Amino acid sequence: MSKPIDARRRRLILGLGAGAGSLLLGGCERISSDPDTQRVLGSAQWLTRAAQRALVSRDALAPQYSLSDIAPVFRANGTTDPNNPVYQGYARNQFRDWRLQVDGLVENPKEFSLDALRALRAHTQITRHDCVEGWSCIGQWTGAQLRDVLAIVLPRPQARYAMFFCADPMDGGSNYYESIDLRTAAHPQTLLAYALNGETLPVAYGAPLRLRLGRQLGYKMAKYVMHIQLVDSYRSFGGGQGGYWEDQGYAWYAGI
Ligand SMILES: Nc1nc2c(c(=O)[nH]1)N[C@H]1C(S)=C(S)[C@@H](COP(=O)(O)O)O[C@H]1N2
Ligand SMILES: [Mo]
Repeated sequence: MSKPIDARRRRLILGLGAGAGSLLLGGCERISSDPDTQRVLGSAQWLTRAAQRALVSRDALAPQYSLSDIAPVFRANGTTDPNNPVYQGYARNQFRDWRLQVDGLVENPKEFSLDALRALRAHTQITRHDCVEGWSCIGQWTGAQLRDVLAIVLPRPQARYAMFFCADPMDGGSNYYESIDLRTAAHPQTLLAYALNGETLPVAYGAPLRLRLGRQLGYKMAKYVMHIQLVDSYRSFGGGQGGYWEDQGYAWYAGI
C-alpha cells in the first residue's frame, strides 16, 4: 500500500528527489541541503519500523558498487580522534595490545586481538554510507562478519541485541555506544571492519575496528569499538534509547 512512499524515500536518499541540489564534497555526495529532505531523513519517524519492514525485506542486500565509484576522499564524521588516554596508548602501539571483549548473554565470552579477527574469513564490500546529516560516501570496507564472531561466542536464547561500546567520550561524559538486534547482527553485510579502501583502518574512521551495516544510517555504525555485549534489552544503558544519538532523539531503527 505504501509503495510510492518507499520510492519517494529512495529518491530522496539518492538525491534525485530534491532538484539539482547535489554537489561533490571531496568525492562524497551531498544528498540534499533542502531542509525538508534533511528533516525527513532525520526524523525517520514518518516511516515506522513496522512499515519499513513490510516495504523492504530487512534481510535484502544493500547495493554494492564498483571500484571506480569509490570516493577519492572518504568523509570522516563525529569523533575523529578519541580523547581517551587508554585508547591513545593502544594507537601508539598499532593496537597490538588492544582487545575486543565480547560477552554478556553468550555461552563463551571471549577477547579477540586484531590478528584473531583478521584470521577469520575476510569480507570486502563496496557500499555507500548515508549520514543523517544529508551526505553519502562510497567506500570499500574489509572485515569479519559479525555473525562469524557470534558463532564463536554462541549467543544464549535470551540474547536479543548486541551493544557496541566505544572508546570516545562524548558531550555529557559517557562514551559513544550503539545497539542492533540480532537479525541485523546476522546480516551478511554486517561487518566488524578493520580496513578501508585496502588500507588499515585509519583513526579518523574508527581504528582499529568499526561496525559497518549495509542497510542503516551512519550513526548506527559505531567506530572505536572496544566491547560488544549481548543483552535482552538496551533500556538500562545510557539514556535508555539504545545509542548515543538515539538518546538525543534519533530513531533506534535507522533503515535505508
Ligand atoms: N564511536 C563513534 N562512532 C560513530 C560516531 C562517533 O562520533 N563516535 N559518529 C557516527 C556518525 S554520525 C557517522 S555519519 C559515522 C561516520 O563515519 P566516518 O567517520 O567513517 O565517515 O560514524 C558513526 N559512528
Ligand atoms: Mo552521521
